[in-house]
Amino acid sequence: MTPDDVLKVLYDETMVGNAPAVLEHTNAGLELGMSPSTILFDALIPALEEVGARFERGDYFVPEMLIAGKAMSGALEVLRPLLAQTGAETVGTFLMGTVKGDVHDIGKNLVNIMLEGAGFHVIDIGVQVPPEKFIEAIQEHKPDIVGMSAFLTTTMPMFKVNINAIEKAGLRDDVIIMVGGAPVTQEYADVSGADGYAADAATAVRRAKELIAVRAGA
Ligand code: B1M
Repeated sequence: MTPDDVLKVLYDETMVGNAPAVLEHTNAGLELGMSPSTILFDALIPALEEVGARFERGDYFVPEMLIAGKAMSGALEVLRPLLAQTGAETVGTFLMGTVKGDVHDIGKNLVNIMLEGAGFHVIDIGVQVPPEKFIEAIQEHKPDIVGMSAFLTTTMPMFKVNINAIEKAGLRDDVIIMVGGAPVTQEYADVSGADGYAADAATAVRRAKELIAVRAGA
């Protein structure tokens, strides 16, 4: 099998949610010497984008989206240690959660993996995180950055709700707040009162480092 064959199988099998085949071919790709990011960005993510497009057109329904997401998550577990390999010193603590009402976690997990790879200590507080839980976690872990993901237009307003609650708890000046997720824009992040926004995992890492440097007065 060539690397191109592997990418094609991974794309097709992710789209139909065939988790065992996705896992098998992720391993096969790695054995062929393919890079984890090629597998991720040239097959798995494009497949999920197509799944989303089919869902929008009414060709796919929630169960198809669910099994495709599970297939992707299985592969991500194999890729995680490879993507997150780092010799870097810890650059800061990043507390991360998907907002209340939202169960999407693949994008959040990918951002976490990239942050770990860049030397961040990441504390993941999961999905459907209510404001109180963000506040408790800030008090407990004292992170440099709080990251919030929202993947639905209906859950994006939770950014502002969370930020208001963090402000009310007297913690706003202690943390940098970053937001992101598929429907989020820089403009929406600004309106929500966040300090930073990124459209994807790689940009999230760059932005997080910039924000830490600015805070440190570098
Ligand atoms: Co849902 N879903 N889903 N879904 N789902 C989307 C998001 C959707 C765009 C599909 C579509 O219509 N095209 C649509 C949202 C439309 C909208 O509001 N704008 C949608 C919908 C409507 C729904 C339901 C409402 C469907 C229903 O029930 N009728 C429902 C909601 C459930 C809920 O949360 N309450 C629902 C459910 C689900 C599943 C559970 C079946 C499953 C989730 C599985 C899981 O996450 N464990 C699912 C899936 C798989 C998707 C799609 C197909 C794939 C999402 C994904 O993982 N993408 C998605 C379509 C799509 O995205 N094209 C869709 C890959 C991932 C790597 O990208 O998530 O964008 P992404 O993450 C990126 C960036 O956003 C960014 O970096 C990440 C990596 O590069 N980023 C940050 C993320 N967080 C960040 C934080 C940062 C910075 C950057 O700083 C802190």
